[in-house]
Amino acid sequence: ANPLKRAVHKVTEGLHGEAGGPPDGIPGRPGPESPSVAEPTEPREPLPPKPDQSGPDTVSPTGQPTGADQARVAQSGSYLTDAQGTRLYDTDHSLKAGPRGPVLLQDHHLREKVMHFDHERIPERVVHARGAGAHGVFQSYGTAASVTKAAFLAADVETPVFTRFSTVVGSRGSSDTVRDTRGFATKFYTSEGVFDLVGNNIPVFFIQDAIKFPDVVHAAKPHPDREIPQAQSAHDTFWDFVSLHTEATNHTIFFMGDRGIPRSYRMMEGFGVHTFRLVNAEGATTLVKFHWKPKLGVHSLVWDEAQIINGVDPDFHRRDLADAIEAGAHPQWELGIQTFPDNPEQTFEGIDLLDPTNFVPEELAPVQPVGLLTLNRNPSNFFAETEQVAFHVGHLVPGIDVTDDPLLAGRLFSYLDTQITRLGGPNFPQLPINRPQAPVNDMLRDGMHQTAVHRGVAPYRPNSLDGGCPFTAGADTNAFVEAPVRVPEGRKVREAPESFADHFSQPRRFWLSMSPVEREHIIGAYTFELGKCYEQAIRERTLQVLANIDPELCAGVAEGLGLPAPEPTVPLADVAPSPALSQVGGVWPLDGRVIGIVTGGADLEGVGAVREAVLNAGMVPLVVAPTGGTLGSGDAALTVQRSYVTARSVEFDAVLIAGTPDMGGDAYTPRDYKAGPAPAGPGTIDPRVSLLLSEAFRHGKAIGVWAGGEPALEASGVPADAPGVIVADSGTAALERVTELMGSHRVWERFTTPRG
Ligand code: HDE
Repeated sequence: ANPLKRAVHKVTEGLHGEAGGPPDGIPGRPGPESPSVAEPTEPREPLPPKPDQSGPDTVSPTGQPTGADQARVAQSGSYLTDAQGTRLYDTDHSLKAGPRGPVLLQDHHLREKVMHFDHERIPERVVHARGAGAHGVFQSYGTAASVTKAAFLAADVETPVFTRFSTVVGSRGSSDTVRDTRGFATKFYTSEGVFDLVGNNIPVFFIQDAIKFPDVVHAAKPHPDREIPQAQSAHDTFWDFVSLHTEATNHTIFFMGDRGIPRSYRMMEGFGVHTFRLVNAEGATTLVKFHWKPKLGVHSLVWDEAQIINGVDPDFHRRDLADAIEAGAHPQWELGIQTFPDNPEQTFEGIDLLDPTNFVPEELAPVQPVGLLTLNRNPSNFFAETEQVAFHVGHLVPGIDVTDDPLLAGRLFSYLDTQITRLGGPNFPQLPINRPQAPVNDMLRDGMHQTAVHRGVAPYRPNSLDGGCPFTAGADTNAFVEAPVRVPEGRKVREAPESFADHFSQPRRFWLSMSPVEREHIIGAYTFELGKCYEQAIRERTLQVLANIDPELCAGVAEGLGLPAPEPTVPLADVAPSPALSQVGGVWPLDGRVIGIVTGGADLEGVGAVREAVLNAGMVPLVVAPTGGTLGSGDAALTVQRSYVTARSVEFDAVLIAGTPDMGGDAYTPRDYKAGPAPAGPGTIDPRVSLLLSEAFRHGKAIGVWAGGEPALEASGVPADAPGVIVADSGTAALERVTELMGSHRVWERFTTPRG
């Protein structure tokens, strides 16, 4: 029915068996097609774009809406064309002098196709290379209106946003669940221009002065000789740096804690880290720290789980974010601010607010909610959006200003600079994802990748040719006017203030704020990381740092390393704990959590009912069975999402088991090496199921069994009376109790706490 297809086939048929050129002067396909592979589709009108395929509605520098139009350029016609719009008849064969002859230089299609491919990659970000992003909206409460005139924080304003989460150290192709700090950067497309909040999931930073940033990053990145290890801090250069620059101690203990291995981007806090200065309509200023509070709570993986996931699903966080948004479980964070008087000392309760290695305990300055972020749309093109988004701490709007934090000053320089290399020139604000949604009327002109067609003849001001435009605005017409704060006087020095010298009281506060199980995790993390260092001197120096935080911490790590624990060299700080820092305790919503429902064929009706109940609760049920395919038949048929070969416990937040899936004949084949060789003897539980159960148990996950599942527990070394192990009469009864347990994230009692 399709004229093009008919024509192509005719030409091809005509060519077969012909020694000469194509008939009738029509170029033909120069080789036989594989007879078994049909063309997948017929030329047709393009599909209407999916609602989530359009780019953000942006306005070009010339005032034309462009983002959405540009995003639809790709794959939008019946016929394949080259970059100039000329239709192509073949894209699989280069132009040759005869089917076995040399390729001809005149093949302009080959040249263009390969040239473009050769340049598909751009340099990855020097830090935060690996990330995942999503679109959303920010709804302001108006509660910040008394302290800032920023329009997007006035009452009830909705602002489109794009958020990108990231790891810091690893390359773009590294794994998601490594121990690292996470980036949490949000671009607000406000009516007054773009505001970027470029934060992390840890409230403090490694260093106090931007001039050390290249050094700390060099130390954390793989060793320059062999380029290993990838995306890891567990190596000599990193620990060498942080033990010699003890200002890094606070950041280091935070990410040796559970925040270094988040369960999900959806379950992380975010922090602006630096102190910012808000300015209200009257010009009054307030110092603030920004916080993002996830509605789902702050949750982490356990280390063993994180390491298994690195192999089993390196895209774990990226997948989790995209799946949750696609399923309608839109993650939400409340934006909050801690406010401090803008005093000349720039301190609060003795804490230096210009030192970015400091946090202010929430108990001293409560986090006041000012708006709600909802991520509700996945990017339609990773490269165009997540890769090309360019954040900058200097993207500020009237009402939000910076302070003299020396780290922030360096960032204000760095973020624009890095985009020139990464995005190839100064016009990256014109990329659809970076375009402001406020009208742009700048006098920036030309340059690499200029896509705007600027009008007028006088890109300078004042001028007498373009009607004198543009005019400058004032504070009353929404100009960004720097807060006229007094600058401290002084000599030119390369020095830090005296107050930057306290490196241990804040990490001690963090340590004292942790629950016993979190302390065990921290001791375990230091023991692992230092255990991976080769240099004895680095281990000993780090133990000295730990001794200055807390003797119990130091002794725990020293024991694991087989080294003596040194005495502190500074008096231990007398600080009160900040309970808000602990992740344990509290009950949280379960949106988008994943439950594995395992069956070897027992009680399929019950499995169906559980699956339905999980879905109704806004969670994700994954049915696990010996092989892929379908279980049961008719209306009750269940699709298997994971076979015993593809399932691994780390994917699930809780596991339910219907019956005892025994070896059942030849279901376990040597093709799946996951659980080792098949155990001998009839009636033994399938080793892949017992691996799944023992891992889930070890990782503190709720486990529920019914329909005669007790032997499965026993064979997996899971005591039926252990905390968080449910034996119930039916699947739905098991689910109900397991769901209650999941609200606390893990069955914490299961973790032994020898020191706690
Ligand atoms: Fe960054 N940082 N940074 N950083 N940073 C970058 O900018 C830099 C710092 C953060 O998803 C780079 O576009 C310096 C603190 C995030 O695209 C670069 C200093 C915090 C992201 C850069 C810091 C951050 C970056 C690399 C010390 C938390 C990813 C690519 C003065 C508050 C943003 C890029 C995204 C990215 C420089 C310290 C957060 C090179 C010089 C502190 C979330 O410009």
